[in-house]
Amino acid sequence: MTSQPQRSPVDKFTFGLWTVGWQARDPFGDATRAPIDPVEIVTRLAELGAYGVTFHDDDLIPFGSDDKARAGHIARFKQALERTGMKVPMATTNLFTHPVFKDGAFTSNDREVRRFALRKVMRNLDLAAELGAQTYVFWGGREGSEYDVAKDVRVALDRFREGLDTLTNYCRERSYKIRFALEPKPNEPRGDILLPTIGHALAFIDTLEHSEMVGLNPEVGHEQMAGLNFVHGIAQALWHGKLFHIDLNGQRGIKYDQDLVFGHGDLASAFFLVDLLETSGYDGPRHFDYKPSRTEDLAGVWASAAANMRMYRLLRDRAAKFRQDPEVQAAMKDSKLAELGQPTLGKGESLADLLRDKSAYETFDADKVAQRGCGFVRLNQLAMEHLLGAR
Ligand SMILES: [Mn+2]
Repeated sequence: MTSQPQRSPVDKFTFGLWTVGWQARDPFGDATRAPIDPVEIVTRLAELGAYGVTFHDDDLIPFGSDDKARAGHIARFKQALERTGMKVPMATTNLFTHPVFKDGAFTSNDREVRRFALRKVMRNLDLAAELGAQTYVFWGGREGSEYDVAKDVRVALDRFREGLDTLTNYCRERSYKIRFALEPKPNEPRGDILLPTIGHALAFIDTLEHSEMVGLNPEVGHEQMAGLNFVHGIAQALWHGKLFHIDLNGQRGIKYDQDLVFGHGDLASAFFLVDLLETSGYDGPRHFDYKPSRTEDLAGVWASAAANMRMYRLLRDRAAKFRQDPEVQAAMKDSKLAELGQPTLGKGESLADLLRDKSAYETFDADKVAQRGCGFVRLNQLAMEHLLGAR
């Protein structure tokens, strides 16, 4: 070991074992990198200044391990955490790699598969609780279909809800202080995935037995794959009190899930996302769910991990300077950003009062008011200049 851990726990930067550990196998090509021992991942990420790691059960304990082997893998991992001071704020279940999950887990048409999936989650929930995780993520990558005829979506949603209700009750029964976070994605690996966007997931959560225990883990690239504005999605998740966790990465438009380094996709969106997270009071982990590109060797893997954290810090710095700039503050005032915070009806104003107010309608000069410019382009240009370090 050459470098000392540069721990900056304030940042709460976390990485999945499966991110840097990805061997870069894709649908068209074999792995370009060797597997990395989870202990090595914990050690290297700690050296790079990360706060913690997250994992799917199978990242840590190969599928099918017997109890003795399982205990051994867990013991080694715990030792690495203890030695480095790294935390495990989140864990999740692999319900997508093994062929048994080819038609889904909680929503597989095959009831035996659904029961196996619940047991697999429960087993890893026990470990997550033991490791002190506060969030348990559900990415239903295989919950979906290729053919509308092959999945009764309304019934599948019944089973999805049943699965989550069963698992929130499991946590309550065992007094686990764990909250669930659903991770929407529109497609890939399934042709269409259930709960494809933040909005679909929010509506679904409302129907759950213990909806207060269930929120979201939105991923930058997943919303952008659907052509949606991630910053808007996160703002609405915050508005609902449902941003339990977040997956940061980069995506360049509507195409396959790229999982680029954070900020290497839509940089302007990343700037406004960091500005939102840093000013919203969100205090959860800044979790990077990216993949070091298939072109990279091992040195490139660690360089890309460091790049995620550096990008976040740079954007945070730029966003803070943007907010502090008097010219920006004046431009925001001109653009009436604060005025949106003013309720549309006056304090104590009744419906009758509004109907009586001739200035609100009868004498309101729409044509004249329509001539007021909004100044949004100037404001955005100021933001872009700060992002570029030009101010
Ligand atoms: Mn992704």
